[in-house]
Amino acid sequence: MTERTLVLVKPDAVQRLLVGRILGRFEERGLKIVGLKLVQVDRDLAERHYAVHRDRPFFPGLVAFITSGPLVAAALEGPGAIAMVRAMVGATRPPEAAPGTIRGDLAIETGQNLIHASDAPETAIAELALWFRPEELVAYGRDLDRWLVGPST
Ligand code: D4T
Repeated sequence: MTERTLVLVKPDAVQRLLVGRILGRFEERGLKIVGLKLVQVDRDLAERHYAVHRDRPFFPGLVAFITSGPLVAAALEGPGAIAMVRAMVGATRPPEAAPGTIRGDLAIETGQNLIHASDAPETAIAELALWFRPEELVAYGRDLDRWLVGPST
């Protein structure tokens, strides 16, 4: 089933010049970028995005980190995109992230783990609505989709 999911390429990735490489992995896989922007996140948006963690001890540091510099927000689309992107991102804690995943290849610390990705259909819907206005998400066809997802799409 075609799904959309939210990815945040976090401030550490922007500062480490990894935006292109990280987004490139998703493009190479065949996922379609349907929304993309650079955002300097304010405290309100950070707290809303991480509301589920509000009572955790790492919450203040998490908000400080995510607001510390610009990040890149991307909406990705494809068959089974939500689970696929999570698998490509790897475990939250980089020491536990498998080689071949983004965190397993490029990150070493949980507090600076390069990327966020929606973890379920409901969170994907809520997070896409939080980060993108409807008109910022663009539906379009790609000629190569017949080579990626088959002739029916
Ligand atoms: P995000 O939300 O950044 O994609 O990470 P995950 O979905 O993989 O993991 P999460 O929601 O459990 O954690 C959100 C964010 O908090 C940081 N964090 C997490 C931290 O600094 N210390 C911790 O102990 C945990 C669990 C890292 C990611």
